[in-house]
Parts: sequence; structure tokens; C-alpha cells
Amino acid sequence: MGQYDGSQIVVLEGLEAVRKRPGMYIGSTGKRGLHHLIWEILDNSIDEHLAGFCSKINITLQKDGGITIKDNGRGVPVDLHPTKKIPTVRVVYTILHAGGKFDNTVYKVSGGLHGVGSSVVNALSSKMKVEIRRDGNIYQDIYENGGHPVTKLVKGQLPIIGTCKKSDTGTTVTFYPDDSIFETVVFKSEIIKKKLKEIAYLNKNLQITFKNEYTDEEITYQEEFGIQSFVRYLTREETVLHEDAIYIEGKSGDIEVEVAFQYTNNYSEQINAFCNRINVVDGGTLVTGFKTALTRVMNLYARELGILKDKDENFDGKDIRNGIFAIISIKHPDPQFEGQTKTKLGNTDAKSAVDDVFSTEVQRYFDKNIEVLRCILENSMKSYNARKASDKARNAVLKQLHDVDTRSKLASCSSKKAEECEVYIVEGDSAGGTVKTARNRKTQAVLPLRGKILNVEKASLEKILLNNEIKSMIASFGCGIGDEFDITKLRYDKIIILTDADVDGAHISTLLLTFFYRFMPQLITEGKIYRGLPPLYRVEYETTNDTKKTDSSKKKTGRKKTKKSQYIFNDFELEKFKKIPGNKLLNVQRYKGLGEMDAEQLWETTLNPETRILAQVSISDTVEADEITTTLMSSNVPPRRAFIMEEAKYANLDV
Ligand code: 0RA
Repeated sequence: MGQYDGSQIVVLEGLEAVRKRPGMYIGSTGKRGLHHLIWEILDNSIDEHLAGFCSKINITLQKDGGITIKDNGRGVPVDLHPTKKIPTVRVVYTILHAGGKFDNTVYKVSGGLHGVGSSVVNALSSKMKVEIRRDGNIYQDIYENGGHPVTKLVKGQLPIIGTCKKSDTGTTVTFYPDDSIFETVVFKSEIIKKKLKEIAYLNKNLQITFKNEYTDEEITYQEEFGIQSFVRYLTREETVLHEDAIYIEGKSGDIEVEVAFQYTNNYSEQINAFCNRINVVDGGTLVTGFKTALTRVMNLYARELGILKDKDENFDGKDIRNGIFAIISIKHPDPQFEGQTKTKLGNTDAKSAVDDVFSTEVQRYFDKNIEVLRCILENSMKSYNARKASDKARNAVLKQLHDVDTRSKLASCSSKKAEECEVYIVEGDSAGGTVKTARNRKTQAVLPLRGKILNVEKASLEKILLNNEIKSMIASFGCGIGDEFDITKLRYDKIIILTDADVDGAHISTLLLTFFYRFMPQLITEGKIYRGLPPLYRVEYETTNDTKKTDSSKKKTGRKKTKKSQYIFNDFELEKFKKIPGNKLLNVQRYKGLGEMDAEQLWETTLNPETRILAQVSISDTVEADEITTTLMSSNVPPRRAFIMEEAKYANLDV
């Protein structure tokens, strides 16, 4: 070490700040934060692709625990940085906030870590190696222990470690996440592959190769048809109303717009939006532009073709989007991300750009594909008629909800202050009974669910509203459903799903989540839904501790045996527990279900806000959510089972 002068000291203090509070920079030090490191490094290569200089990216998961991201871009500049007086590459990888400053790509965006990615990854790695191929030379810079450069500079320059063809350019970054910072440093190839697939869809023609050295697996992702294939992938298990996904592209000012959409026989709509490749989960102006244009254009066509008569009212936007799967992807030179999680696009020019490009181009398409147009309009008509017909039925059902309230098995809480109230949705009457005894009656309500709830994925709204379990849920939450949903009326601060830690429990919990996702998504996006995580085991053990008393009244320093008991939440934790030196396991009790715990145990492990473990449910990634719902709801049994088991196994690890 010692390859830095005065200015480097300040730099390392910056990186030290990242190590002190990693969560502030990468969200968490769990599985998600760990994988975030990869996305950050990858983002730089993708930016190079967007700038038009990189066509291939290789990712290798190495046997030694490291991961390598290699691109064939121009290579990070290695020349002396004009103000920092060290090689520019070292500035990029060791100085916080260096990312955007000399970046000349048009589409560098403020998603992710706001361009500070590379140095943050370095700060959180035990080792990082950057290799650059430029001008026929190969350069290397190595860092250890959170970004300390160990490569000796030669007259202020990076040493040349080899040569290559002049045309062979690019950047290769290898890093080893620091195991003293992360809870786990094991990368999951499934997570990586899913992300790479999404990146391939969003970056038409970019070739991404993934190699897993542990399994020798090698996969190449390349999508000639970009988001059009993305839509095809999302609807792979749906019944589609027209054969090809429709693809629209164009430019309005300096905003590039791409839209792909496909109609299915579903009753719901799914629109995923991306700005500069970033998934804007909460939509924003680009989605508004799409919806406005689609509604306007389709109503015009419906009148032109005589499907809507003069006396008829217009189709509602919802009728027109019934069953649609759409991806909107725009490239904006100056995106403004809004909202607490920065997942909503705010630029007003994005609305008019999408409206402009979409309405012009989609009319060009429909004028040539009248059959597709007719079939979509017929579908809108069905929804329109069903809506008119079911308005009455729906109102009747909604009026009935009040009656259900008294008949349902909801055990309400005495407080009426939503901010302190919680409702437990409990699998089965018997567990529900115990929870009722054990709970804090002032703030904790209990709603036992009998049997499995309706699979809402394929059912119509009308049918869903007639389902008893669903009715009692809607009634007890107090905030309505679908269009009438109003989160300010929610009677609880937390909705906690409590099921047994087995396959059936996982299935019920997934069905509930699907219901919320489809009909009350705000409950999820506002962070109101939780899963209770009851323990799987209770262990009794004897422990030998080194006791070093600072208290002067106890002079003895020595070893002491104590008998203790502890709840353990999953097999993984149990294995870990068994390996703790000094612990002698006396007895392991396995809970098969909630019903096996008495009221006191249930209170302590699952209800008491001081000691219980809750996992907040989030939609972090719509593709993931979609994967989950389609995998689970398809009639294809084997994958469904596999998913449920996976989920049941890992649920506890995510907290
Ligand atoms: C700034 C300028 C130039 C290239 C890059 C950044 C660059 C950064 C990364 C990070 C990963 N891969 C990358 N590839 C390129 C080019 C300067 C020039 O040659 O004019």
C-alpha cells in the first residue's frame, strides 16, 4: 500500500464513509445490496453501450467468490486526471461522486446510485481489479480493503502489463464483496440471470454472456426484438387475442420512445415503464401519455368503424386497457425522478413525446392491420358491456359488504386509531382462535380465513367480489376495492399475513399477495402488507460463556454454564446455531404449525411487536412480481410447487 498522496487520503475518507454506512449507498447489506454491486458495475458498461461503443458484455461468476464484468467499450481513460493528478481510472474507482462528471454519454441518469457506483462497489469490496485495453496496451489497477490502491504508479502512470490488438478495447472489472460488511457474499445466479434477461430486452442487440464457473453453465442473452420480445415473454402463459405483440417506435424532440403491447384474455392490465432503462414502478408522465393517446385513438377508431354509435358514450380508458400487457421504454436526456422512492417520472415533455409518437405510429400500424384493431375494439366492447351490466351487481355486492362485517369472523380491536391498529389474517379457524386469545385486544384485530382463498388471477371482478373470504377482507379493511379503493380509509396500519411455515401456508400467502397485487396494489406499494414469520423451532441448550465481570462486587472471572432456550426461524438458522462453539443442544422442538403453540408462545414469537419478526412485502420489480404470479397461477403443477418451497425456505432469510 502507500500508493497515494495527500489528495488520496481525502478520497479514502470518502470510501470509509461508505463502509461505515453501506445501507445509505446500496440500500442493504443483505442479498439485495450484494447484487446491487453487480448492477452498479454493469450500469457503466451499459452506458458505454448506449453511447454506441459497446456491443458485448461478459459476466463471470468465479469459483473463488469474485465476479467479473467485461465489456468491449472504449475502455475507461487511463491518462493523468487534470486536477487529481492520478490516472483517471483511479479517480473513477476511488472517488465518490466521480461517475457523472466526465461522463459524456447523453443518457447517463440519476437512477441507481446517481453515478457514484464504481467507487461504492470498490469501498465495499475486499479486493477489486480493473483492467483496461486501450491503444493496444493492457493496463491494470488493483485495490484492496475497501478501495486502497496497491498498484505502484510509474511516473504517475499505470503500468502496462501487456499488449493487445489496437482494435481490442474495453474494461474488465473484477471484485470480491467484503464478507465483513455483507451478511452473505454468495451471489445467486438466478437473480443475475433474471436481471441480464431484462437488460437484454431493454437494450436491443446488446450481447450479454453469463458464465457460472461453479456449474460451468454459459448463457448468452441477446434480443433482436427488444421490448417486443419482452412483452412476448410476459404473456408466454396467457391466451393472446392477436398473434404478434405490436411494436411502436419513434422520436419526439430529443426523446426516444418505444412501446410494445399485446392483448390477452385477462381481466387486468399490466403496464411496465422504463426511463433510460430504469423501471419507473410508479409510472408517471410517460404512462399518462401512453394511456391518453391509446384511449383517444381507440375511441376515434371505434366511431369511425361504427362500433360505437353516435348515442353511445366513449369507451373508458379501463375498457380499452382490459387485458393489455404493455412496456413503455423512453430515453430522456434529463429525466426527473419523483416520489419518495424516485420511481415516478415527472417530466411533462415525456407525456407529450409518448402521446405524439404513439398516436402517430399506432395509427400507421392499425391502418395496415385492421383485423388486429377490430379484435382489440371487440374486447373493449366486451369490457364496456360487462361494466355496464355489472355496475348494478357490483353496487349490490358493495352494499352487502356491511352485512358480511357482522357475520364474518373478524375479531376487531377496540382502538379506532388506524395508525396503531393491525389486523392479522390467519390461516385456519383453530390458529385464528389462539391468536384471538393471545393478542393485544386494543390494537390487534384477527381475521381467520377458512381454507384456500379464490385464485384471483383468472376470475372476474364480479366473481371475486362474491367470494366470502375476500368479502370479509374488503369489509374489514374498510378501504374499498379497484376503482373505489381509498387508502386513507384503511382501518389498519399493518396487515399481517400469518400462515404455517409449510407449502400450504406459502400457497395461501401467495394467493393473498396476488389478490392484493391485482386489486389493492397500493396496500403493497405503501408498505402496509407484512408476513408474520413464526419460528420453526424452539431449542433448549446449555451454553458455556467466558464471563468477564466489570462489576467489582463479583471478583471472579471464569467460565459459567447456563441453560437457555431460544426460538429459531428456519433450517438455515438452526444449522448456524448448531455450529456455535460452546452451545450444547439439549432439545429441539419443531413446530409443525401455528396451532402447536400456546397463546403465550404465540404472543412472544409472533404477536408481540417487541419480539416478533415481520417481513414487509414489496413489489421491487414488476417482472419479478409477474414471474411469481404467472408461475404460481398456471395450471402447471411442478414449477408451482418448486416455487412455493423456495419461497417458504427463503422467506425468513429476507428480513
Ligand atoms: C468515460 C469516457 C470514456 C469511456 C468511459 C468513460 C468508459 C467507462 C466505463 C466503465 C465501464 N466500462 C466503461 N467503458 C467506458 C471514453 C473516453 C474516450 O475514449 O474518448
